[in-house]
Amino acid sequence: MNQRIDQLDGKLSMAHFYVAFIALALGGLAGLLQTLVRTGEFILPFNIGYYQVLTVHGVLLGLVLTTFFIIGFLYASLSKTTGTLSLRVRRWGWIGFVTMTVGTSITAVSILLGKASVLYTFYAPLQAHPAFYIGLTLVVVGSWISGFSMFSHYGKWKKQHPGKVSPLISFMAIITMIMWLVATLGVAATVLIQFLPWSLGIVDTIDVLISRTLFWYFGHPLVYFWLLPAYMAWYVVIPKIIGGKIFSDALARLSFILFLLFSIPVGFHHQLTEPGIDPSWKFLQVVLTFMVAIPSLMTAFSMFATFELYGRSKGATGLFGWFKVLPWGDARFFAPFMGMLIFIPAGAGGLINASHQLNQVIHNTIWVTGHFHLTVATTVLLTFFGISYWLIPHITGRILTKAMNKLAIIQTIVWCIGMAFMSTSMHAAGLLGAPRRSSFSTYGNSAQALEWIPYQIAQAIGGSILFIGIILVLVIVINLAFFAPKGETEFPIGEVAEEAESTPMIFENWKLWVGVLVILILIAYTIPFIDMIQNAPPGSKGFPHLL
Ligand code: HAS
Repeated sequence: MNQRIDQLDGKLSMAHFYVAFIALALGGLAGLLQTLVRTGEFILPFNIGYYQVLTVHGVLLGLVLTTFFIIGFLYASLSKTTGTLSLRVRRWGWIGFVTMTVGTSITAVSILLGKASVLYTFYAPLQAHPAFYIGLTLVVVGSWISGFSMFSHYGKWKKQHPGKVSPLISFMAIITMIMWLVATLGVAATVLIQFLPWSLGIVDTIDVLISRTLFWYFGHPLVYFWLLPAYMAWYVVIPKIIGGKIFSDALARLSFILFLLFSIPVGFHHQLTEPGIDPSWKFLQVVLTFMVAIPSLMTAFSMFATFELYGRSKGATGLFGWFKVLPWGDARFFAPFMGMLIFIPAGAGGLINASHQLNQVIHNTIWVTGHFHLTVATTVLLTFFGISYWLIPHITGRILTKAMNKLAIIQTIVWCIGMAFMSTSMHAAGLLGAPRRSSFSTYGNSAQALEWIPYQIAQAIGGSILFIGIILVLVIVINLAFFAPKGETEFPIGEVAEEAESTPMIFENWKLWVGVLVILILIAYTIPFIDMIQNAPPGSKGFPHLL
């Protein structure tokens, strides 16, 4: 294991982080504007459209910030634990980065010019300028290049260490990337086969149901692609930061394998209200959705075990004695911990969403927006901030000063307060039927809309507080990248507890797990897909130009 990651590898990670944090600044500003518009008291200047701002927000935060941050973090984790990247791997890493950045710029320009106000899900029949789809394709292709370069790096390590269990964080990085690659096949298919020909005018129609199905085949594993890097930090980094041990290496690997298997064949739970999919297939995917909650419950168990073992080693007693001995003053711990805490209600919300009948109540309401602001925008993002507080200074050869640590703690508190206002009011307004994705003007004068106003004001208050949170985190990140005092910062990698069982080699059998994944996907999707193509509405056959 490298004590400090190679400087050139660090530069590759930092390049990804710069794009990620620029996306955070711009996407966050768009978010603030949205909450203000939704109060009905604020009109966007210069003829900027509500959906334009909403698209900027969703694409920059949901797709750009996350993908860039994650790839930067995965490279750093691999370089730390499976050796310095070779020249070839690093070069492909840069090619991937440049491809993704060019793609992001093309997509961003098309949205800013008002030619692609189609939101981050770009549902048909909303149509964008072809540049939007070309840009997205480049982002995906760039991420594939990075993915394959990571696989080749990991493969080299495996060859050099036959019969050995690979380092836990590298194993997790590879699972995350395999999941991403398999998932993005869906979005690549819909963009290349359906959206691009349609937006270029080569074909006149598009099969809406197939495009949504391919999108959600990608869209759900997308959310676990966001979550797994946070879990990497929880399982491997947090135990070291608190001074404890990883509860079980085998349990951590098993939970990641379960994520790989069950994250993908569950997309129908976003389409429960859609006609054209037989209810029995929806039922199957709902069952699989509940299966994918299990590795999260295993993660909760594992984290509690790590905290408790550490607490007992410090003399803590009773059920929650460990709580008092945790390092509350350390932002590297505090930010991810608040993410964990908030994941408890956030995950419960997910289970409500997945329950077919309850989904009828909340689907397409702003409850769903509340759900993903707790999951991705709090649990995941606070963990990413926590990672930045040690990874950026580790790479730049600087330290997190006491003042910056304090600011990071304040930032976490500000974020939690802002999100409490925003997400709670979103959940509540959703239960009153307030739709997601609607500008105030659509519903402005109806009696029902008046009922939602107090909640929309609460969202604007929350959005404003969160924007302050974004400014604070940017101050910290800029400080850590350019101005903090020079020094050594640790890349914390936890050790496994002595009492833990050894890790069975079957977890490293990639052919087996990818094989099971393919079978599960075929079971969950083949027949419904054939149904969709055979029963496509007139004039909109599945892929008309190919048939
Ligand atoms: Fe979700 C919609 C179901 C998790 C993100 N989800 C969305 C959308 C997004 C999203 C972005 O079934 C909207 C997409 C759109 O634009 O339409 N979601 C689930 C389920 C889970 C879940 C079952 N979602 C996530 C995560 C996300 C995310 C994670 C991002 C990162 N979601 C749905 C469904 C919909 C949906 C439906 C569609 C709704 C509709 O109709 O449109 C599960 O994975 C959740 C399992 C989680 C748990 C919690 C475990 C708790 C842990 C914390 C431990 C804490 C500790 C600290 C140790 C079971 C691990 C304790 C300390 C103390 C002191 C107590």
